[in-house]
Amino acid sequence: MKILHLSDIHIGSGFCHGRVNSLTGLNTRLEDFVKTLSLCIDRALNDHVDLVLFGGDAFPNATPAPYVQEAFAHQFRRLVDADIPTVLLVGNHDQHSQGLGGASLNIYRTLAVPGFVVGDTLTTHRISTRNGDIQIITLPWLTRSTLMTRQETQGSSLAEVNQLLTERLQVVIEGEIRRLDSSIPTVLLAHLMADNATLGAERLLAVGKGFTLPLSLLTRSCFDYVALGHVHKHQNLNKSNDPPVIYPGSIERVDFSEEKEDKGYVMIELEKGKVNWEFCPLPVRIFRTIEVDLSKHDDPQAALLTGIAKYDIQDNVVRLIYKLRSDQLDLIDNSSLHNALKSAHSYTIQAELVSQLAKPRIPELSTSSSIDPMSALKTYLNNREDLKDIAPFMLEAAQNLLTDDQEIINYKIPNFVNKSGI
Ligand SMILES: [Mn+2]
Repeated sequence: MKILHLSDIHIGSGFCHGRVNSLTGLNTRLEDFVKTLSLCIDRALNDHVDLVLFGGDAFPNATPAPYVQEAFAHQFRRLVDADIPTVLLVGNHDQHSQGLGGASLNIYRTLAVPGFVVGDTLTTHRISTRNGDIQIITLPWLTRSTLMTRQETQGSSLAEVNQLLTERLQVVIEGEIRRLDSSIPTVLLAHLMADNATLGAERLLAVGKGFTLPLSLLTRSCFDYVALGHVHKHQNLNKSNDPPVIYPGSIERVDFSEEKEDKGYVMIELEKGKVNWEFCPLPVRIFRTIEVDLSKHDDPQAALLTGIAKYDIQDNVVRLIYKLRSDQLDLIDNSSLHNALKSAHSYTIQAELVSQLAKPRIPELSTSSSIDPMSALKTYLNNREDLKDIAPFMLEAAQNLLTDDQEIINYKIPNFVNKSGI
């Protein structure tokens, strides 16, 4: 059985890195995403795969613009025409208001699109393919409210809630596993953050110790392959491959945090008890950060142009970041910078002043003294003349955060996750 596994399409994202195509009126990044998605579908058709698994996060949010939704549907329609069964798993970006308002992908079930299965609940689907039957356990993005009531989580810390959720989930998955037909292949298709997934440092900061699931929940011998979605960097979490636990990653670069990552999808050859998989890279647009420190150069303009000339930036999405001293500001000619960058697909220029006088740390806030959060904030605000007007509101908001219902704090976490682009 041949399977194509792709995930995190996020079509409609990153328009700020594109421009309007005057011929089509569309943002060029939408066109990039459509082209990349079409390459995945091409492969599915050319290789006559038996099944396509989508790991979730179709759009940037649950209410994409109609033309974005249509672009997505247009590509997946090609699988329907070719009679290829497809499972669309619901990711966190596909759920409306944290799971209460349905999911953008549910429309495919409502319209009874032939061969399409929407995975918006934890359940097992038996699917007939040209090369036999397969069972797919779908595990969509879980919110705390899926498995627990508000009363149960009240007053619990994030770690406690996470632990409780994992225990509940274990029981439900166990139930699904017991009902499996052991004579046919099994795939777990899940949208989640596994506890040893490698992220970029910036994401780790944003996500903190949020909602993660232990790898041991996934590495079960009854699964022939574990198809994941959510993390944008391709990786296999189980090097011994018994079973492979694979994030294919996103198919296109959503933002600069994915500058250095290969993008692609995974092709799988599967029979009961035996699996081969291969990551297939996609030719996606290059993102390029050019950083130049001019503060030690006598001719900053020349050094900047040399820094840019080091790279072939033709059709790249470029961000130029340069550092300089305040007395060098007049030595930079912006129009020649624009000229040097004009072969890029799009670019941003960010100048950063190197401060000659490092700002001293507020003594009361040094790491040696311990201080409660409210006093720390007050001390900080006392030292920030520019925040004087909003200081009372900030203090009030902070107080509310500290005393408020735990549930509200819990719900803030997924928002951070979304902002990090995962
Ligand atoms: Mn996700």
